[in-house]
Amino acid sequence: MSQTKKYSRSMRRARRRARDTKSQAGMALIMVVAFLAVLQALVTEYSTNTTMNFVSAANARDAMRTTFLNRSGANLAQLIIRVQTDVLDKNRQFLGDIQLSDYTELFMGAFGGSKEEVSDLSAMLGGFDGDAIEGLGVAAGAFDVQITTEDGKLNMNCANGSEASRKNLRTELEAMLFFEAYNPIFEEPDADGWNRTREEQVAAFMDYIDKDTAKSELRGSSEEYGYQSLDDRYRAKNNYIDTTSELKLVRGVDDRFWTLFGGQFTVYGDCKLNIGAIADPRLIASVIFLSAKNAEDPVTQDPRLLWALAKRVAEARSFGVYFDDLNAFADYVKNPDGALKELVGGADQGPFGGPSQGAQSAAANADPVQGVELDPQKLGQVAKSGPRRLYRVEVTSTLGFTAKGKPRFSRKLVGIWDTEVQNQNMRSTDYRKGAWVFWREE
Ligand SMILES: [Ca+2]
Repeated sequence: MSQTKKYSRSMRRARRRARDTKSQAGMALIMVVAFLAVLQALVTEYSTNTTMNFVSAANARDAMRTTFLNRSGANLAQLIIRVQTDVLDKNRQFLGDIQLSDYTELFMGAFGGSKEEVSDLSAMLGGFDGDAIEGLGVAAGAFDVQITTEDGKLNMNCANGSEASRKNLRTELEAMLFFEAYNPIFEEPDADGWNRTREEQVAAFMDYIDKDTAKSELRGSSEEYGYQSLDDRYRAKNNYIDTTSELKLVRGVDDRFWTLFGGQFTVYGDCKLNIGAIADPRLIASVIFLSAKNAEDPVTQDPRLLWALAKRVAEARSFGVYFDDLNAFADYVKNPDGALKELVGGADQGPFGGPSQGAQSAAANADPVQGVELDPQKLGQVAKSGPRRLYRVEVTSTLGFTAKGKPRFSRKLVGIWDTEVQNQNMRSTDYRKGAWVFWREE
């Protein structure tokens, strides 16, 4: 009996010991698992941080590289514009209206191109090695420069100018909206539900910018466009605007309107369009409309005839015709077909050996267009001729390529150079004039 008792006691003891050991083993396992979990979190956080730091450092490096590539492009553009204004523009009477910016594409690859582009270009030019000349191309990435002019656009700040320039701008705007193709814009309300006629739209532009708050003569007693009743209310500026984007605040200017006409506006320069620089047929049409000798001219009264004429004038540059002065423009507009025939005959050889074969055959095959006789005095009020004043410089810099062939990193710079700005603190009197008036990198 006592034997059994003894046995069972020792059994119980042994069992308790086993239980204790088992519970201690469980504790260790939990600790190891917990430790591993913490370690895992630490490692993941560390590797995420490292990756993020690496990517942001690479981004900062790329951003800095492209910024300096953009600046190089802008400096190169400035050089081209200087050569244009100081050499070519001063010799216009001998050289005619040559614009270096028309040819920048041809040689830009040599300065801003990658290694491959430079060697392709040098092979084309005479089979020498691109590396043979120091300083061609850029070490990493590439940049491309486009130089265009703002001289052929409507300066909307003229709405706040003299009586004459206000009147001209109003008529130019009306002429720009004149064509039948734009009827739907004025038959349907804009994105804010505003119904307007062409006259009201033009008045909205003028009144937003002109200083007075009284009225434009086309409307009632005060400028009332309901800016303050919109969901986001604001006031009309009633002053000069700083960028063309501000025009999107003008009543009636919604996305559709902006897509159609936004490219025709500027806020820089003077109030006359440079006849050699207008590229848009709508603005050419408005110049013809405003300066026709006979106000009842059958062409200016018929939108289709006027459009055909304006388009032909816009194409003139591609046929190799340059408008050195207002008379050349008036002569061309008076008899566009005759002018082209003369061109095909080879009577007018330009500084680069006249128009190309392609341009000649295009000119020979052009449909006949009816001309308009212009009044030189009226033409002089809306347009001028001569060197360009404003240049828009767009530089795009890229670095590397993705698997899909798109640039891995790119940045764009838009600058506007005004050749007429007077510099106050110049290093040399050679740089008396000309400055960047707009500079934006995105
Ligand atoms: Ca006003």
